Amino acid sequence: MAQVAALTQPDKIQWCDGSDAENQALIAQMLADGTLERLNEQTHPGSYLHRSHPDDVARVEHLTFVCTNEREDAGPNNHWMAPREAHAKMDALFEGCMRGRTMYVIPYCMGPIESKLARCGVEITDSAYVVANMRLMTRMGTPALERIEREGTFVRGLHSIGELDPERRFIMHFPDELTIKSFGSGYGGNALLGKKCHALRIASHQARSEGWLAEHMLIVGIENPQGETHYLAAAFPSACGKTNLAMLIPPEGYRQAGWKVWTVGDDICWMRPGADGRLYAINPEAGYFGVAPGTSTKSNPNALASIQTNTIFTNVGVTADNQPWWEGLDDGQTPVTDWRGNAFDAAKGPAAHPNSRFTVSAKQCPSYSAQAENPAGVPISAIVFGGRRASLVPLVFEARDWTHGVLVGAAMGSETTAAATGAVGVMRRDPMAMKPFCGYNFADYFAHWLSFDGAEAKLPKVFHVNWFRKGDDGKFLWPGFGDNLRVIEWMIGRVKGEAGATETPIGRLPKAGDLNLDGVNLNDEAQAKLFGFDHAGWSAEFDSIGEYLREYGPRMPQALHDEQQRIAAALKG
Ligand code: SAT
Ligand code: MN
Repeated sequence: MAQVAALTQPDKIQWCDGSDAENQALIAQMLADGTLERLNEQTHPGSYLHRSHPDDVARVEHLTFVCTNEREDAGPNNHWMAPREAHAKMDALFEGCMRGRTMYVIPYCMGPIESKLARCGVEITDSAYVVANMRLMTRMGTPALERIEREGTFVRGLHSIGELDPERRFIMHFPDELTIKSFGSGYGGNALLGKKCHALRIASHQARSEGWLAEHMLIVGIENPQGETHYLAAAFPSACGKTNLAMLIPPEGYRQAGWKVWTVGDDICWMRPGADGRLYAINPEAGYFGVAPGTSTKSNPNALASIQTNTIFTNVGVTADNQPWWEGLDDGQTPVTDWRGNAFDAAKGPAAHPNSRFTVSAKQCPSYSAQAENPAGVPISAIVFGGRRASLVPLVFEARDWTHGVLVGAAMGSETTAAATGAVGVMRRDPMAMKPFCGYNFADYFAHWLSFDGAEAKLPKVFHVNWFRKGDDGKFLWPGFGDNLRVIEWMIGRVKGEAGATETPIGRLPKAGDLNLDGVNLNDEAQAKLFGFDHAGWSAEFDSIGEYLREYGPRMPQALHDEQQRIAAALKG
């Protein structure tokens, strides 16, 4: 700490205790210096708008590095720099960067403070906005500091917004040193170091050596009319509907029958085998950093209810009476100001940035699960992988066994979204939705996944879903949102050995009759594409999967090559 202060030379150092008084003082200061604007106090009490620098609106994968001693340990999936060179580069940027600023020291805990699965960190930052967000997203302050003092180990994060110059922006991870250095961005995943930097990149590395998994997954509890709850962990790339699935509202008929959905987490899942051989999961986060556009009373009423009070909105538009506004809100209002703070002009683009966000405490969600605070975590019945695929991939299929499931995750593809800087809508392989977040070589990561299979293990079933299949007219074929519960019901039926399925080379697919489709209108094209399987298309896909696995060279586990070849052969036969 003293070393950091000597390097960065802040005017003031403030230790954050996480109290209300501290938060109020920070908010007052940010209102005064223009970092925050107050929103309509009648409609959105305690809520604020932050406009980021227009060049600083998303994660920057091309400037994000994993700095292991050996390049091979970071893998072809990461940008790499030698630790010594990376430290030198970062320390030069940090030198004197906090002159005239306050340095905030934020002790935080990822996960319930009493949980053995939880891990702590300390983020040092010169951004009050980061402090306010970390307070919502993590268990921050005195209890975390006490745990750190007891345990002695914690992840060290150093962050400065610098000059917000995209040319002087880097996010560096040193997994062997449990250290993160981030410079030049104030935005979400670049700056809230507890989230992607700690809870995924550093934690995935730590999890490998300690025998657990740190995953880019939501956790949701599905309670059936008999009162049984099954927990699912589901991986989707950023901005593919994890928050919506985690907060799903059952369709009318299901609601009446007594189905309930409980939100444990919407983005990150830490899992470890319990004494009974099952995987137990916690959500390391304490809040949601959700995508605003498209959030409405129709798409996600729970999210909308959560963000009526005490919410920080980043890069949304504003209405004449100072309410936050974004495309797809569907509230009958119109924006007058866009996310940059200019008069809204539809010809110049959307009012809200496509990656605009809300930050809110998880406790404000009406479907928040009481089990989310359980230090032991929740037992996982099914793991779900999913991507955004306009063609080929059916609505749902089940992997034959764990090894096949790992291949299904490893082969995941998805079209890119606005959550990261770069072109949108380009199909790329995003294994387990961890492409931007795995802190080590994917080949070793898949081997780690495979290692969970063993005599004592009672592993969850693995499924793949695609809510984004399109018809020839370019429109989505599946209604999605609440109706996704129909697919989940089938998965739980499979877990319990009750639901039907058909064997195909790519896995087990439901026939349309195996799912409850009462009240869903699917035309012949939709039926065929959602529940059918395109032999020639999948054969080409498996050739491409084979090529992808070979890119990792000899470190790729042979079991995945064997599995790919077995399926490729079945598709050709
Ligand atoms: O910017 S974040 O990484 O926090 C959000 C996301 O991309 O999932
Ligand atoms: Mn995410």
